[in-house]
Amino acid sequence: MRKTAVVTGASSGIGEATARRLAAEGFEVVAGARRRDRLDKLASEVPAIRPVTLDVTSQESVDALASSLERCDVLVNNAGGALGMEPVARGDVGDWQQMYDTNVLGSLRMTRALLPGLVASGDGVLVMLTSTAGLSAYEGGGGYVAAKHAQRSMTETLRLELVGEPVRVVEIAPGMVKTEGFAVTRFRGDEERAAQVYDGVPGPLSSDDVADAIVWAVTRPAHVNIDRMVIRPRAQAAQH
Ligand code: NJP
Repeated sequence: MRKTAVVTGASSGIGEATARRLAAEGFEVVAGARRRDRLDKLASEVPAIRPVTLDVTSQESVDALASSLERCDVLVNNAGGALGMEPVARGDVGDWQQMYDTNVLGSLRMTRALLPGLVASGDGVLVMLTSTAGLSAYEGGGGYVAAKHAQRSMTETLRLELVGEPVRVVEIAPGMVKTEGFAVTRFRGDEERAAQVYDGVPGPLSSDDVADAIVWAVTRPAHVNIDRMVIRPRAQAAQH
């Protein structure tokens, strides 16, 4: 039976690229997100991908996905992203709550639900998509920076708690990646302003750049743990 990888947030960006690459590596891929039309299109292009409607902010939705799995060898907690670019003094509490619920609690819900499967696998791999925003801070990034710091803390705690279990914990912390999430949700649909975000950053990463790193880390031999990879565009390398 082929190994199964679950990728959250697989309807676009890094998650979609990771789902495609894991399928190419021979995994059965369970691709979860809310936009089912996008997942269905992805699955029609890649037969090894099974689309599942998933909202990581809903315990019911997470439990439904977990109970549909026959096995789980890899979990990529990728669903998340940033909302808004307001300074802390004008930050929208609703946005902050949503970022925390998705990036932090979403990863926690998924991890709790799928951890028994990862342990049963005998060589489970848990991947957390954090961010360089979780390593420092930047103006206008308050809610996102806070959420990604929290997600990183949870990842480190999990790593300690899983010593002795057959589960590897891998943190992937990207810098600027050219995806819908980075540009459009952050600037609330103002595509002109969103496009300008890449000005002065020659060669932002592509989703494939990050997916390559994820797949490389996941496919190392069982005795090799890639603790953390920080991946930035060359031009961003000295910023944090
Ligand atoms: O963004 P985007 P990225 N339940 O918007 C899904 C981190 N990161 O690829 O539900 C389930 O293309 C959403 O699907 P849908 C970032 O923090 C990025 O850039 O259909 N899924 C979509 O598939 C995030 O953790 C950059 O709307 C939910 C996906 O999440 C990860 O990389 C830099 C959901 C987001 O795809 C992927 O982001 C960095 C929910 N409740 C870290 N809510 C960067 N792009 O520069 C959202 O350091 N999704």
